[in-house]
Amino acid sequence: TVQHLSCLVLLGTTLWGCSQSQGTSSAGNSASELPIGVALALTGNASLYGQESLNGIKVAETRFNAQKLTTPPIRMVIQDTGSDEAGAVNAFQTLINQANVLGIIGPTLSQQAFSADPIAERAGVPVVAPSNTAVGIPEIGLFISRVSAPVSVVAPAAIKAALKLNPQLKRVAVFYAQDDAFSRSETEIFQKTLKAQGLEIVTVQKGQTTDTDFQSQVSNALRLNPDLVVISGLAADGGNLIRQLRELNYKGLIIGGNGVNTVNLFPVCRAACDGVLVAQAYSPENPSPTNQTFRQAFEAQLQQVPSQFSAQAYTAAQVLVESLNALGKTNDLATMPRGELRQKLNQQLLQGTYDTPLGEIKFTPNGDVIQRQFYVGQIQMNPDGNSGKFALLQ
Ligand code: MET
Repeated sequence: TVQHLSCLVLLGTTLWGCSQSQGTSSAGNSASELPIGVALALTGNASLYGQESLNGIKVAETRFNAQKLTTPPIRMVIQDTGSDEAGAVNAFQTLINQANVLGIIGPTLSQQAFSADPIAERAGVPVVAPSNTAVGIPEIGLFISRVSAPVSVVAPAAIKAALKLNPQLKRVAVFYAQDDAFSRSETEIFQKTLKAQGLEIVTVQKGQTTDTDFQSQVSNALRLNPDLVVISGLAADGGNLIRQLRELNYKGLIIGGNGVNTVNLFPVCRAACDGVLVAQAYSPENPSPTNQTFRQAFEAQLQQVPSQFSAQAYTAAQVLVESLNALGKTNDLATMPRGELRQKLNQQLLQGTYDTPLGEIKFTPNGDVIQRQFYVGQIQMNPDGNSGKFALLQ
């Protein structure tokens, strides 16, 4: 059956009143669009990332359809997962069973992926994660891959950059959100790297992603006179923690992890965000023609500079679309049975090499991204204390 799911496309709409398909489209029943599922945290505390990812998806859909890369054209079917596991599981089930998607881009948090990805794996639906960075994501299954380089590859760069700025660093206070899989994974890598670099971890303080008050953890840590603070959390808790460190007079360097790599942090820690170091898997300054063309298209459509989360989501879409394009050379995508197309799409995407805004990428047989270029940014807040940017460290 041909699908009529335009009611799913718009953010905030519900499924009520949609005419839903029966699941499989079979030969002889030609599809007029190729539906790609997008399951992102568009509400809740992880929406600071999910909204940036959605921007990358919007630009991808516009560009790839204008370039007529697939026949029939792709259609992004967007589902809000909220910021918890249950929401991600629901979104995956809806995308797989009702929207009958070819593949899924999402979910936003690793914490959600560990619950939702097994559903796609069992259904044989390829998942390309745009922002999951915890160790162990591609290992969830054969159909699970990611374009977001893991914490083990990205996080150490920030510590090396801090030591370059101040070779005298010795005493480190580590903070992390203990209710979040990515934060637990990242702090493990940070702590391993700190020790390997000969630094002393004087305390490890724990919080929750839903916390906003860190006075007791900050006081405990500052009594031990750290000269470096390393934080793994999400933007709201991380931003509040950074602000309270400065309010309680901490003057040393701060490293934030993947969770602080968003301009949406700035309204939380405001002037206190200034100087925070963060390792990044994307820079809008990457001079490659592919990135500069992407950046121009992004700025023209959305009037802002693309962030890491936007570039990674765009890249996830690019991987799926270029793989569909390759399959379309020898197959009729409109009539191929959905199960077969999902299987072929997964095989194809793992084989390819992609020239993306993140640089040239490909995948390990397991589905982890192989990427070469990484960056370290340092937050520079403007005198107004509201706006700022990530300045590239050389
Ligand atoms: N990288 C995070 C994760 O894997 C998501 C975005 S930044 C906190 O959960």
